[in-house]
Amino acid sequence: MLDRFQPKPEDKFVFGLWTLGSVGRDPFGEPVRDRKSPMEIARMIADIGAWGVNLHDNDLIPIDASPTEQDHIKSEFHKVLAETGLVVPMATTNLFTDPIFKDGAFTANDPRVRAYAVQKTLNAIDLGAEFNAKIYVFWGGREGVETDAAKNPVDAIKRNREALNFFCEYILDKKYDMKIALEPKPNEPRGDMYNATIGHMLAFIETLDHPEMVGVNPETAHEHMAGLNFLHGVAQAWECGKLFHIDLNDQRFGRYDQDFRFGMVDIKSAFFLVKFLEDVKYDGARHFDAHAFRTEDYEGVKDFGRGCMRTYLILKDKAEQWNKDREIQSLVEELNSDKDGASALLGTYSPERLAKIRATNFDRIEIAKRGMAYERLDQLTMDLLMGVR
Ligand code: GCO
Ligand code: MN
Ligand code: MN
Repeated sequence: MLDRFQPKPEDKFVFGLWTLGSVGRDPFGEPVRDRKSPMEIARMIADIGAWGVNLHDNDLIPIDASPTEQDHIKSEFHKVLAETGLVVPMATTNLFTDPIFKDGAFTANDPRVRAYAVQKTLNAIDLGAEFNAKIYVFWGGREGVETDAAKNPVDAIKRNREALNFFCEYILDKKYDMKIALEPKPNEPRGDMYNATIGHMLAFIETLDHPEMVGVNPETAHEHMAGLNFLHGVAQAWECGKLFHIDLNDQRFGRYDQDFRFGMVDIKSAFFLVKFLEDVKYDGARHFDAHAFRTEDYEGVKDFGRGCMRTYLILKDKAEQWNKDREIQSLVEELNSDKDGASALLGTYSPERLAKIRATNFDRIEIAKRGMAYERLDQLTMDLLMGVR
């Protein structure tokens, strides 16, 4: 069905090899789909109309591959990219699947594990650079604990910082055109993970040697798992120039890590997120880090992928409609109007402003009587989203 919600390259929609390629294993059950090769998964990603494909080192190259096998896979993958026109906007390291990472990677207590994690990541950065990835993601899947008896959290912060400083210097040394994006998550697979939210991560970044090279990769599900408003975290990252990448999916609050199709659970939050990204002209990749239901075959997996992009594009269209809607916009205008010219009282500190603000009489009771009309505004938004406006 050809319609105006078909994805285009300029939409910058991306799927990871691990998303459409997921075989549907969960903690209670075995795989439900056959494993596909990275080349087959990339073709499927191109087939549904996405622009790019992201990868972990081991999504492409098995951890024990010989140098000859590595070269063969890389050349096959280069061919598929050339054939399909797919780009690789982001690459990352798998620092969580292999048993060696059971106590973390950069924050593990055993220095051999930490050193191996650094070595593995250096190789994976080279791999990302070979495929021209401009963003390198660090998701600390195992960087956490089940018991705080295991580790001093301050040591964990210092170890993490040391590793990231090392990688920034390496990227500079190699003159790679690459920035780093840190992805927070509060828990799963560890009981508790360090740098649990966007806010933690933003504060941590400022303590690095090269904060200008490092931003965040926020994910809807991760902030929802922490019970937070995703848009607020994304907006904070954006406002300080740190929104380098984004992982879109959906998640019910208070549940296990669900990785649902984008917009599937909370369409209103998804709407305000898309509206924000489009309004501020975020020009990075829109990466769907989600999984098809375990009930699906590969046709269902494609339906899932198409659904993520379609929902994004429909919400983008709705955002344009919201921005043009006269009634909505007159309410927005009214609620931001400068009553009694009070905005002149606000701003940077100065003796004049101080004197003015001190000298003003505020009619507290009168001001508090004002109705804000947020109920009407929200219902108009609901009408619009539900398609009756
Ligand atoms: C998760 C994470 C991962 C990361 C990926 C890229 O919850 O498992 O979201 O999918 O995003 O490892 O770093
Ligand atoms: Mn996730
Ligand atoms: Mn993610």
